[in-house]
Amino acid sequence: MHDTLVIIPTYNEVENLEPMVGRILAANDAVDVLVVDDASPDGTGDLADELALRHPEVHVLHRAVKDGLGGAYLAGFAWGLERGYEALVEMDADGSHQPEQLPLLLAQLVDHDLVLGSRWVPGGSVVNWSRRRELLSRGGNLYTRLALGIDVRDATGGYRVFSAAALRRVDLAHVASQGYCFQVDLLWRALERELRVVEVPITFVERVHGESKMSGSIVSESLALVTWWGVRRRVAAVGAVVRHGRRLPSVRALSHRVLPPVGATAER
Ligand SMILES: Nc1nc2c(ncn2[C@@H]2O[C@H](COP(=O)(O)OP(=O)(O)O)[C@@H](O)[C@H]2O)c(=O)[nH]1
Ligand SMILES: [Mg+2]
Repeated sequence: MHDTLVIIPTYNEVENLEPMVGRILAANDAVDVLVVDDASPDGTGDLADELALRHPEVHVLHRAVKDGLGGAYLAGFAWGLERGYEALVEMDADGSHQPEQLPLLLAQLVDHDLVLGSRWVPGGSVVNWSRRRELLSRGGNLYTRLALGIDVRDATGGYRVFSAAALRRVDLAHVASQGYCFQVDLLWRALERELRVVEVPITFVERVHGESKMSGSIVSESLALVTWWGVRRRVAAVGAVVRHGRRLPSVRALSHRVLPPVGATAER
């Protein structure tokens, strides 16, 4: 067993999974992989079982029904924490997240608790995304920054590394988000608990095979929850002044830094 577990949620990723696992194992010599499959009708779960037979580093968690990205990661985190992994990685199955960039993210765990792969910082980029998806991501991130009063440029991305200690601090038992809002949820929990968060520029490449599972209900869940968290934080801030005469720390000022592209100087 290695210290690092790469968790890959899958739903109908039969064409993508094998090359992805191959790239992860080729580019990273000390990681294990956990595929969390939600009974994909296209046979992704069976393929994952075959890969597990071929590679001792690969493990599979089968869930009975499609139950959202958030639920899949929560199940994967629980599996990894029980077994004592020190670093738990989130990575999509569809080739959008480059396994070759994982060492850059893992290196930041030395002095951070949560490492965010970021498309929207200098040095980060998106390849082959439709104008609609880019607008949705940029708009969603702008709204998230304004509503929550944070400074993170890519709060919605799904290429991340958590230390085991960070996952224990964020109180996974009370995470309610089902869909992709899960990503904002965990980041927000980390910032509220003053964990050390860093954004590392990544290259995000749109999938070539299979279909996106992004949907209208995922967008509306995010909009509603982010708005609610922002309102709740502001009400708590007013309450702290009125009742105790003290100010809550500004979330914007909580530990978050952006790792510059190679050759530049860090900004805080
Ligand atoms: N297990 C599981 N995986 C999911 C679910 N929804 C999405 N995924 C996986 O999450 C990752 C990101 O999904 P994708 O559809 O590519 O999202 P997009 O990149 O935002 O368009 C992929 O690996 C999907 O297979 C789900 O309900 N259950
Ligand atoms: Mg994708």
